[in-house]
Amino acid sequence: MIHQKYYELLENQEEFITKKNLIKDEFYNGVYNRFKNPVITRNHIPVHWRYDLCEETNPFFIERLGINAAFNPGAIYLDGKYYLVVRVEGVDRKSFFAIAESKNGMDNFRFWDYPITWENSDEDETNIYDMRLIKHEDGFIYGIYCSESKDPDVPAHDTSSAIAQAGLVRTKDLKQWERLPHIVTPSPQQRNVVLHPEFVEGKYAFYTRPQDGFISTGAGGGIAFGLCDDIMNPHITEEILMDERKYHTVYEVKNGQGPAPIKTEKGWIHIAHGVRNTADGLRYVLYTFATSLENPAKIIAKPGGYFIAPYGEERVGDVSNVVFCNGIVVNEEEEVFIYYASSDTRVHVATSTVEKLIDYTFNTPEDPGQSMDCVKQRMELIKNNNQLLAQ
Ligand code: M1P
Repeated sequence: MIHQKYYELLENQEEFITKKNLIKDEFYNGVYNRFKNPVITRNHIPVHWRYDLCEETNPFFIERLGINAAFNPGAIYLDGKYYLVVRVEGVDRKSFFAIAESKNGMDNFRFWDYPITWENSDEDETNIYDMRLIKHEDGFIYGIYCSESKDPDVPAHDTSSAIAQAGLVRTKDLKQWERLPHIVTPSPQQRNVVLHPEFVEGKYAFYTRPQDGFISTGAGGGIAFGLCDDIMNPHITEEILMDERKYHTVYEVKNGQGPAPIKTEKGWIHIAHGVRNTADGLRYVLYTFATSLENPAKIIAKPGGYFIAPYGEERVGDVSNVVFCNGIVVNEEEEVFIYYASSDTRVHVATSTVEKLIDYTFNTPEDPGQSMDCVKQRMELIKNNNQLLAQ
Protein backbone atom coordinates (compact mmCIF):
# COMPACT_ATOMS: atom_id res chain seq x y z
CA MET A 1 0.00 0.00 0.00
CA ILE A 2 1.17 3.53 -0.79
CA HIS A 3 1.34 5.78 2.27
CA GLN A 4 -1.40 8.45 2.35
CA LYS A 5 1.15 11.17 3.17
CA TYR A 6 2.65 10.72 -0.30
CA TYR A 7 -0.49 12.13 -1.96
CA GLU A 8 -0.48 15.13 0.35
CA LEU A 9 3.18 15.95 -0.44
CA LEU A 10 2.53 15.39 -4.16
CA GLU A 11 -0.36 17.82 -4.17
CA ASN A 12 1.68 20.49 -2.36
CA GLN A 13 4.56 19.97 -4.77
CA GLU A 14 2.27 20.24 -7.80
CA GLU A 15 0.97 23.59 -6.55
CA PHE A 16 4.55 24.78 -5.95
CA ILE A 17 5.92 23.66 -9.35
CA THR A 18 3.03 25.02 -11.43
CA LYS A 19 3.14 28.49 -9.89
CA LYS A 20 3.60 31.13 -12.61
CA ASN A 21 6.90 32.96 -12.28
CA LEU A 22 6.63 36.73 -12.58
CA ILE A 23 9.22 39.42 -13.24
CA LYS A 24 10.55 41.05 -10.07
CA ASP A 25 9.30 44.61 -10.63
CA GLU A 26 11.42 46.27 -7.99
CA PHE A 27 14.62 45.34 -9.84
CA TYR A 28 15.66 47.29 -12.96
CA ASN A 29 18.96 47.78 -14.77
CA GLY A 30 17.86 47.77 -18.43
CA VAL A 31 19.87 44.64 -19.33
CA TYR A 32 18.01 41.74 -17.75
CA ASN A 33 14.92 40.86 -15.74
CA ARG A 34 15.01 39.03 -12.47
CA PHE A 35 12.13 36.78 -11.41
CA LYS A 36 10.18 36.46 -8.18
CA ASN A 37 10.75 32.72 -7.71
CA PRO A 38 13.74 30.45 -8.21
CA VAL A 39 13.18 28.10 -11.19
CA ILE A 40 14.60 25.02 -9.42
CA THR A 41 14.90 24.29 -5.72
CA ARG A 42 15.32 21.09 -3.74
CA ASN A 43 11.52 21.09 -3.40
CA HIS A 44 11.27 20.39 -7.15
CA ILE A 45 12.93 16.99 -6.69
CA PRO A 46 10.27 14.25 -7.13
CA VAL A 47 8.90 12.98 -3.82
CA HIS A 48 9.54 9.36 -4.83
CA TRP A 49 13.27 10.12 -5.23
CA ARG A 50 13.39 10.88 -1.50
CA TYR A 51 10.81 8.74 0.28
CA ASP A 52 10.08 5.04 0.36
CA LEU A 53 6.36 5.26 -0.47
CA CYS A 54 5.45 1.87 0.96
CA GLU A 55 3.37 2.02 4.14
CA GLU A 56 4.69 -1.33 5.42
CA THR A 57 8.40 -0.51 5.11
CA ASN A 58 8.02 3.22 5.92
CA PRO A 59 5.11 3.52 8.40
CA PHE A 60 6.17 7.03 9.61
CA PHE A 61 6.80 8.23 6.05
CA ILE A 62 10.35 9.26 6.92
CA GLU A 63 12.51 10.82 4.24
CA ARG A 64 15.05 8.07 3.44
CA LEU A 65 17.31 9.80 0.92
CA GLY A 66 17.06 13.54 1.50
CA ILE A 67 18.15 16.24 -0.94
CA ASN A 68 20.18 19.19 0.31
CA ALA A 69 20.25 21.50 -2.71
CA ALA A 70 19.68 21.78 -6.47
CA PHE A 71 21.95 24.28 -8.22
CA ASN A 72 24.60 25.10 -10.90
CA PRO A 73 22.78 23.64 -13.94
CA GLY A 74 24.08 23.27 -17.47
CA ALA A 75 21.41 24.34 -19.99
CA ILE A 76 20.36 23.58 -23.54
CA TYR A 77 17.47 24.48 -25.87
CA LEU A 78 16.23 21.62 -28.06
CA ASP A 79 13.08 21.45 -30.21
CA GLY A 80 11.47 24.41 -28.49
CA LYS A 81 12.09 23.21 -24.92
CA TYR A 82 14.42 24.35 -22.17
CA TYR A 83 16.48 21.62 -20.48
CA LEU A 84 18.61 21.98 -17.36
CA VAL A 85 21.16 19.39 -16.25
CA VAL A 86 20.93 20.21 -12.57
CA ARG A 87 23.54 19.53 -9.91
CA VAL A 88 21.43 17.72 -7.32
CA GLU A 89 23.16 17.35 -3.98
CA GLY A 90 22.03 14.66 -1.55
CA VAL A 91 22.19 15.20 2.20
CA ASP A 92 25.28 12.97 2.05
CA ARG A 93 27.06 15.84 0.19
CA LYS A 94 27.43 13.83 -3.01
CA SER A 95 26.07 15.47 -6.17
CA PHE A 96 24.58 13.81 -9.23
CA PHE A 97 22.99 15.09 -12.43
CA ALA A 98 19.29 15.14 -13.25
CA ILE A 99 17.44 16.74 -16.16
CA ALA A 100 14.51 19.10 -15.65
CA GLU A 101 12.54 20.50 -18.60
CA SER A 102 10.18 23.42 -19.12
CA LYS A 103 8.20 24.78 -22.05
CA ASN A 104 8.84 28.45 -21.31
CA GLY A 105 12.20 28.40 -19.47
CA MET A 106 10.84 30.43 -16.55
CA ASP A 107 8.63 28.09 -14.55
CA ASN A 108 7.05 24.63 -14.50
CA PHE A 109 10.39 22.83 -14.59
CA ARG A 110 9.85 19.10 -14.10
CA PHE A 111 12.46 16.43 -13.55
CA TRP A 112 12.63 13.43 -15.85
CA ASP A 113 11.80 9.99 -14.44
CA TYR A 114 15.36 9.17 -13.37
CA PRO A 115 18.65 11.03 -12.75
CA ILE A 116 21.23 10.55 -15.52
CA THR A 117 24.16 8.14 -15.25
CA TRP A 118 26.87 6.66 -17.40
CA GLU A 119 29.54 3.99 -17.18
CA ASN A 120 31.74 4.62 -14.14
CA SER A 121 35.26 4.37 -15.53
CA ASP A 122 37.06 6.29 -12.74
CA GLU A 123 36.83 4.40 -9.48
CA ASP A 124 38.43 7.27 -7.50
CA GLU A 125 35.80 9.79 -8.64
CA THR A 126 33.90 10.75 -5.45
CA ASN A 127 31.84 13.74 -6.50
CA ILE A 128 30.59 15.14 -9.81
CA TYR A 129 29.16 18.61 -10.44
CA ASP A 130 28.72 21.79 -12.52
CA MET A 131 28.14 20.42 -16.00
CA ARG A 132 28.52 22.67 -19.03
CA LEU A 133 26.43 21.43 -21.97
CA ILE A 134 27.79 22.31 -25.39
CA LYS A 135 26.11 21.66 -28.72
CA HIS A 136 29.25 21.23 -30.85
CA GLU A 137 29.40 21.59 -34.63
CA ASP A 138 30.61 17.95 -34.82
CA GLY A 139 26.99 16.90 -34.09
CA PHE A 140 27.37 15.78 -30.46
CA ILE A 141 26.21 17.47 -27.27
CA TYR A 142 29.17 17.42 -24.87
CA GLY A 143 29.00 17.61 -21.11
CA ILE A 144 32.07 18.74 -19.19
CA TYR A 145 31.86 18.50 -15.42
CA CYS A 146 34.08 18.68 -12.37
CA SER A 147 35.22 15.22 -11.32
CA GLU A 148 36.49 15.31 -7.75
CA SER A 149 38.55 12.68 -5.95
CA LYS A 150 40.57 12.50 -2.75
CA ASP A 151 44.18 13.64 -3.05
CA PRO A 152 46.18 10.38 -2.66
CA ASP A 153 49.45 12.18 -1.85
CA VAL A 154 48.60 13.75 1.50
CA PRO A 155 49.20 12.42 5.05
CA ALA A 156 46.49 10.15 6.51
CA HIS A 157 45.25 12.85 8.91
CA ASP A 158 44.33 15.08 5.95
CA THR A 159 40.86 13.86 5.01
CA SER A 160 39.91 17.01 3.06
CA SER A 161 42.46 17.64 0.31
CA ALA A 162 40.97 16.86 -3.07
CA ILE A 163 41.84 16.85 -6.77
CA ALA A 164 39.54 18.45 -9.34
CA GLN A 165 39.64 17.19 -12.93
CA ALA A 166 37.53 17.88 -16.03
CA GLY A 167 35.26 14.90 -16.74
CA LEU A 168 33.90 14.50 -20.28
CA VAL A 169 30.74 12.81 -21.57
CA ARG A 170 28.70 13.15 -24.75
CA THR A 171 25.22 12.41 -26.00
CA LYS A 172 22.87 13.07 -28.90
CA ASP A 173 19.57 12.91 -27.03
CA LEU A 174 20.39 13.68 -23.35
CA LYS A 175 19.32 10.09 -22.57
CA GLN A 176 22.23 7.86 -23.61
CA TRP A 177 25.57 9.20 -22.40
CA GLU A 178 29.00 8.05 -23.58
CA ARG A 179 31.84 8.48 -21.14
CA LEU A 180 35.12 9.77 -22.64
CA PRO A 181 38.50 10.04 -20.87
CA HIS A 182 39.09 13.00 -18.54
CA ILE A 183 40.53 16.08 -20.21
CA VAL A 184 44.27 16.29 -19.53
CA THR A 185 45.96 19.70 -19.29
CA PRO A 186 49.37 20.92 -18.09
CA SER A 187 47.72 22.10 -14.84
CA PRO A 188 47.64 19.85 -11.73
CA GLN A 189 43.93 20.61 -11.17
CA GLN A 190 41.07 21.87 -13.33
CA ARG A 191 37.57 23.20 -12.81
CA ASN A 192 35.31 25.31 -15.05
CA VAL A 193 36.52 23.73 -18.29
CA VAL A 194 34.25 24.55 -21.25
CA LEU A 195 34.28 23.42 -24.88
CA HIS A 196 34.01 26.11 -27.55
CA PRO A 197 31.04 25.19 -29.84
CA GLU A 198 33.05 25.44 -33.08
CA PHE A 199 36.34 24.02 -34.31
CA VAL A 200 39.23 26.49 -34.13
CA GLU A 201 42.05 25.86 -36.61
CA GLY A 202 40.34 22.50 -37.25
CA LYS A 203 40.73 21.48 -33.58
CA TYR A 204 38.54 21.18 -30.51
CA ALA A 205 39.01 24.36 -28.47
CA PHE A 206 38.59 24.67 -24.70
CA TYR A 207 38.39 27.37 -22.07
CA THR A 208 40.22 26.11 -18.99
CA ARG A 209 41.05 27.43 -15.53
CA PRO A 210 44.51 26.27 -14.50
CA GLN A 211 44.75 25.86 -10.73
CA ASP A 212 47.42 24.56 -8.35
CA GLY A 213 45.11 23.71 -5.45
CA PHE A 214 41.53 22.52 -5.05
CA ILE A 215 40.21 25.89 -3.81
CA SER A 216 43.09 28.27 -4.54
CA THR A 217 44.20 28.69 -8.13
CA GLY A 218 47.75 29.42 -6.85
CA ALA A 219 49.90 30.44 -9.81
CA GLY A 220 46.99 29.68 -12.17
CA GLY A 221 46.28 33.20 -13.35
CA GLY A 222 42.75 33.14 -14.84
CA ILE A 223 40.74 31.81 -17.77
CA ALA A 224 42.94 30.13 -20.37
CA PHE A 225 42.43 28.75 -23.89
CA GLY A 226 43.79 25.52 -25.34
CA LEU A 227 43.37 23.27 -28.37
CA CYS A 228 43.18 19.52 -28.73
CA ASP A 229 43.29 17.30 -31.83
CA ASP A 230 41.37 14.26 -30.68
CA ILE A 231 38.26 14.41 -28.51
CA MET A 232 38.56 10.65 -27.79
CA ASN A 233 41.98 11.33 -26.27
CA PRO A 234 41.59 14.90 -25.00
CA HIS A 235 45.05 16.24 -24.27
CA ILE A 236 45.51 20.01 -24.18
CA THR A 237 49.25 20.56 -24.31
CA GLU A 238 49.28 24.35 -24.00
CA GLU A 239 47.01 26.68 -22.02
CA ILE A 240 47.23 30.33 -23.07
CA LEU A 241 46.01 32.83 -20.50
CA MET A 242 43.26 35.01 -22.04
CA ASP A 243 41.43 36.64 -19.10
CA GLU A 244 43.68 37.32 -16.14
CA ARG A 245 42.65 37.84 -12.57
CA LYS A 246 43.67 41.27 -11.39
CA TYR A 247 44.16 43.30 -8.20
CA HIS A 248 41.13 45.20 -6.94
CA THR A 249 38.62 43.90 -9.43
CA VAL A 250 35.63 41.58 -8.97
CA TYR A 251 37.85 38.72 -10.24
CA GLU A 252 40.84 39.45 -8.06
CA VAL A 253 41.14 36.01 -6.41
CA LYS A 254 39.91 33.76 -9.20
CA ASN A 255 37.56 33.52 -12.16
CA GLY A 256 36.17 30.90 -14.51
CA GLN A 257 34.33 30.65 -17.82
CA GLY A 258 30.58 30.10 -17.32
CA PRO A 259 28.67 28.36 -20.13
CA ALA A 260 29.95 28.18 -23.72
CA PRO A 261 30.00 31.69 -25.26
CA ILE A 262 27.12 33.05 -27.38
CA LYS A 263 27.94 33.77 -31.03
CA THR A 264 26.76 37.24 -32.13
CA GLU A 265 27.48 39.41 -35.18
CA LYS A 266 29.94 41.50 -33.10
CA GLY A 267 31.82 38.71 -31.36
CA TRP A 268 31.49 35.85 -28.90
CA ILE A 269 29.81 36.96 -25.68
CA HIS A 270 31.07 35.20 -22.56
CA ILE A 271 29.54 35.05 -19.10
CA ALA A 272 32.11 34.22 -16.44
CA HIS A 273 32.29 34.26 -12.66
CA GLY A 274 34.71 36.39 -10.69
CA VAL A 275 35.71 35.91 -7.07
CA ARG A 276 37.06 38.37 -4.54
CA ASN A 277 37.82 37.97 -0.86
CA THR A 278 36.05 39.84 1.93
CA ALA A 279 36.13 39.79 5.75
CA ASP A 280 33.10 37.51 5.41
CA GLY A 281 34.68 35.05 2.96
CA LEU A 282 34.65 34.75 -0.83
CA ARG A 283 32.11 36.68 -2.91
CA TYR A 284 31.17 35.25 -6.33
CA VAL A 285 29.66 37.50 -9.02
CA LEU A 286 29.13 37.19 -12.78
CA TYR A 287 30.73 39.42 -15.41
CA THR A 288 30.76 39.47 -19.20
CA PHE A 289 33.34 40.00 -21.91
CA ALA A 290 33.43 39.59 -25.70
CA THR A 291 36.03 37.81 -27.83
CA SER A 292 36.77 38.12 -31.53
CA LEU A 293 34.89 35.94 -34.03
CA GLU A 294 38.21 35.22 -35.77
CA ASN A 295 40.03 34.43 -32.52
CA PRO A 296 37.78 33.42 -29.58
CA ALA A 297 40.79 33.71 -27.22
CA LYS A 298 41.18 37.45 -27.92
CA ILE A 299 39.14 39.80 -25.72
CA ILE A 300 37.71 42.75 -27.65
CA ALA A 301 35.34 44.25 -25.04
CA LYS A 302 35.07 44.01 -21.27
CA PRO A 303 32.68 46.03 -19.11
CA GLY A 304 33.97 47.12 -15.72
CA GLY A 305 32.58 45.43 -12.61
CA TYR A 306 29.90 42.81 -12.24
CA PHE A 307 26.92 41.89 -14.40
CA ILE A 308 24.96 39.87 -11.83
CA ALA A 309 25.67 39.86 -8.09
CA PRO A 310 23.78 38.13 -5.26
CA TYR A 311 20.58 40.13 -4.62
CA GLY A 312 18.17 40.04 -1.66
CA GLU A 313 17.49 36.48 -0.51
CA GLU A 314 20.00 35.16 -3.09
CA ARG A 315 22.73 36.24 -0.69
CA VAL A 316 22.07 33.49 1.80
CA GLY A 317 22.49 29.74 1.44
CA ASP A 318 24.93 26.88 1.99
CA VAL A 319 27.80 28.98 0.61
CA SER A 320 26.50 32.52 1.03
CA ASN A 321 27.27 35.54 -1.16
CA VAL A 322 27.65 33.44 -4.31
CA VAL A 323 26.11 33.59 -7.77
CA PHE A 324 27.37 31.03 -10.26
CA CYS A 325 26.34 30.39 -13.87
CA ASN A 326 27.18 27.41 -16.07
CA GLY A 327 24.05 27.39 -18.25
CA ILE A 328 22.46 29.79 -20.75
CA VAL A 329 19.93 29.34 -23.52
CA VAL A 330 19.32 31.50 -26.59
CA ASN A 331 15.99 30.73 -28.28
CA GLU A 332 14.91 31.43 -31.88
CA GLU A 333 13.66 34.92 -30.89
CA GLU A 334 17.19 35.72 -29.68
CA GLU A 335 15.90 35.87 -26.12
CA VAL A 336 18.58 34.88 -23.61
CA PHE A 337 17.84 32.83 -20.50
CA ILE A 338 20.67 33.05 -17.98
CA TYR A 339 20.37 30.26 -15.42
CA TYR A 340 22.33 31.18 -12.34
CA ALA A 341 22.44 29.57 -8.92
CA SER A 342 22.54 31.54 -5.70
CA SER A 343 24.64 30.62 -2.71
CA ASP A 344 25.09 26.99 -3.86
CA THR A 345 21.43 26.34 -2.96
CA ARG A 346 18.88 27.00 -5.76
CA VAL A 347 18.55 28.10 -9.39
CA HIS A 348 17.17 31.38 -10.78
CA VAL A 349 16.70 32.72 -14.28
CA ALA A 350 17.52 36.19 -15.59
CA THR A 351 16.14 37.01 -19.05
CA SER A 352 17.67 39.34 -21.61
CA THR A 353 18.15 39.48 -25.38
CA VAL A 354 21.19 39.08 -27.61
CA GLU A 355 20.82 42.74 -28.64
CA LYS A 356 20.87 43.95 -25.03
CA LEU A 357 23.85 41.75 -24.13
CA ILE A 358 25.79 43.15 -27.09
CA ASP A 359 24.92 46.70 -26.03
CA TYR A 360 25.87 46.01 -22.40
CA THR A 361 29.13 44.24 -23.24
CA PHE A 362 30.36 46.65 -25.91
CA ASN A 363 29.11 49.97 -24.50
CA THR A 364 29.63 49.67 -20.74
CA PRO A 365 32.86 51.49 -19.81
CA GLU A 366 35.85 49.36 -18.84
CA ASP A 367 37.23 49.34 -15.31
CA PRO A 368 39.84 52.12 -15.42
CA GLY A 369 41.67 50.54 -12.47
CA GLN A 370 41.89 53.37 -9.92
CA SER A 371 39.37 55.41 -7.93
CA MET A 372 40.42 58.79 -9.37
CA ASP A 373 40.00 57.50 -12.92
CA CYS A 374 36.67 55.89 -11.99
CA VAL A 375 35.35 59.17 -10.62
CA LYS A 376 36.55 60.96 -13.77
CA GLN A 377 34.53 58.43 -15.79
CA ARG A 378 31.46 59.15 -13.66
CA MET A 379 31.94 62.96 -13.82
CA GLU A 380 31.88 62.72 -17.59
CA LEU A 381 28.54 60.87 -17.47
CA ILE A 382 27.06 63.38 -14.99
CA LYS A 383 28.31 66.39 -17.02
CA ASN A 384 26.85 65.06 -20.28
CA ASN A 385 23.55 64.29 -18.60
CA ASN A 386 23.39 67.72 -16.94
CA GLN A 387 23.89 69.38 -20.32
CA LEU A 388 21.06 67.29 -21.74
CA LEU A 389 18.82 68.04 -18.76
CA ALA A 390 19.49 71.78 -19.07
CA GLN A 391 18.29 71.91 -22.72
O1 M1P B 1 31.05 27.72 -3.82
C1 M1P B 1 31.10 28.52 -4.95
C2 M1P B 1 31.57 27.74 -6.19
O2 M1P B 1 32.89 27.27 -5.93
C3 M1P B 1 33.54 26.55 -6.96
O3 M1P B 1 33.81 27.40 -8.06
P1 M1P B 1 35.36 27.83 -8.37
O4 M1P B 1 36.03 26.62 -8.86
O5 M1P B 1 35.38 28.91 -9.39
O6 M1P B 1 35.87 28.33 -7.08
C4 M1P B 1 32.70 25.38 -7.44
O7 M1P B 1 32.78 24.37 -6.46
C5 M1P B 1 31.24 25.74 -7.65
O8 M1P B 1 30.49 24.56 -7.75
C6 M1P B 1 30.67 26.55 -6.48
O9 M1P B 1 29.39 27.02 -6.83
